[in-house]
Amino acid sequence: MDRADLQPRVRDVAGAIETMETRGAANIADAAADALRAQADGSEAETAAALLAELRAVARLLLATRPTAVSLPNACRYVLRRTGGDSVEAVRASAVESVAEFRARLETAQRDLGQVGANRLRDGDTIMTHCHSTDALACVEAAVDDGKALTALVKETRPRKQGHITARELTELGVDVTMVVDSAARRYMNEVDHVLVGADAIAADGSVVNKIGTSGLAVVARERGTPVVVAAGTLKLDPATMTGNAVEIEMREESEVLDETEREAIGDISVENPAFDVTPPRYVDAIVTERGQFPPESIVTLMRELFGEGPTEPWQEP
Ligand code: RI2
Repeated sequence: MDRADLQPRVRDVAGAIETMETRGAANIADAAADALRAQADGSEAETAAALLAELRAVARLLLATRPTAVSLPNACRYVLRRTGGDSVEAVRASAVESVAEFRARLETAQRDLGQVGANRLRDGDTIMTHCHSTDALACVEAAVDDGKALTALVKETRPRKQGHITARELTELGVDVTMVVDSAARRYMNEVDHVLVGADAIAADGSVVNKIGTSGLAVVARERGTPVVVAAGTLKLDPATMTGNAVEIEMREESEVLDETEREAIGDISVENPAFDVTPPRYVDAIVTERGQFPPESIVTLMRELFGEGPTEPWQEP
C-alpha cells in the first residue's frame, strides 16, 4: 500500500500509540479500531479487494507500533474477520459496523469485569497498585459505587511514573491514596489486602505480562500471603501463545531512564529499558475478566473457547 493512501487518522493513531500518548491496552485497542474505521471511511479504493488490502496494511502498520500490546492484534482480528463483501460500499459498511460493535463491547467488558473485581474487595480494604490500568481502576470504581471505602498504596512505577495517573484517578473516585516509590513495596506489604494490577497480555499458561516491576511485586505479595489480582479483559488474552509463541517484550528508549545530563555525568554505560515483565501463574491468585474470574492455570479454557485452537491472521495477504 502506498503511504499516500493512508488516512491521516491512521498515521495519527499509530504515532500516538508509539509515543505512548495513547496507552493502556484498552485505549490502544479502541484507537486501533478507530484507525481501521477511518481508513474504511475515507479510502478512495475502487474495488472491494483494494479496500480490504488497505485495511490489512493498516492493521500491519498498527501492529508494529507496540509489540507486547496483544489488544492491538485482537482489535484488528475482531474487525478484519467481520469485514468483507463484494463491493467497496459493502466492505466499508461492514468495517464501520464491526468497529462500532468492537468499541461498544470494549466498554461493556470493562464495566462487567469491574463488577467481578469489585466483588473481591471488602469495605475498608487496602489495595496496592502498579502502573496505570483502566481495567484495574474499573474494579475500584465498581467497589466504590457499591459503597465500599478503599485505601490505596500506589506505586510510582518507574521509569514513566504512570502511578501518578493512577493516584489522580483514584483520588477522583474518593479513594484515600498514599504514593510510594517502587522499592518500598515490600516495606508496606503487611498493610495490603490485595495487590491489584492490569495486564498487557496473558499467555495460555496463565503468565501475566504487565508493566516492568509487576513480577517482583507479585513475588513479594506471595511471600506475605497477599492475593494478587490481575484485572484483564479477554482482549488481553494472546491466542498466539496457544501454539507456543512467546510474548515479545518491548524494549524502550534509554532516555526514559536517564536524561541527557544524567547520562553525561555517569559516563559510558549501557541502559536497558524493558517496558514489561512476565509474572508466572503461580504468583497470581485470580485473573478477573468480563467472563468471570479465573485461576491463571485455567485461562486457557477461555482462550480456546474465544479463539479456537490457534490464531488465524487476517492481516496477512491471502
Ligand atoms: P489497561 C499498561 O501498559 C500497564 O502495564 C497496564 O497494566 C496495562 O497497560 C493495561 O492497561 P502501557 O501501555 O488496558 O502503559 O487496563 O505501557 O488500561
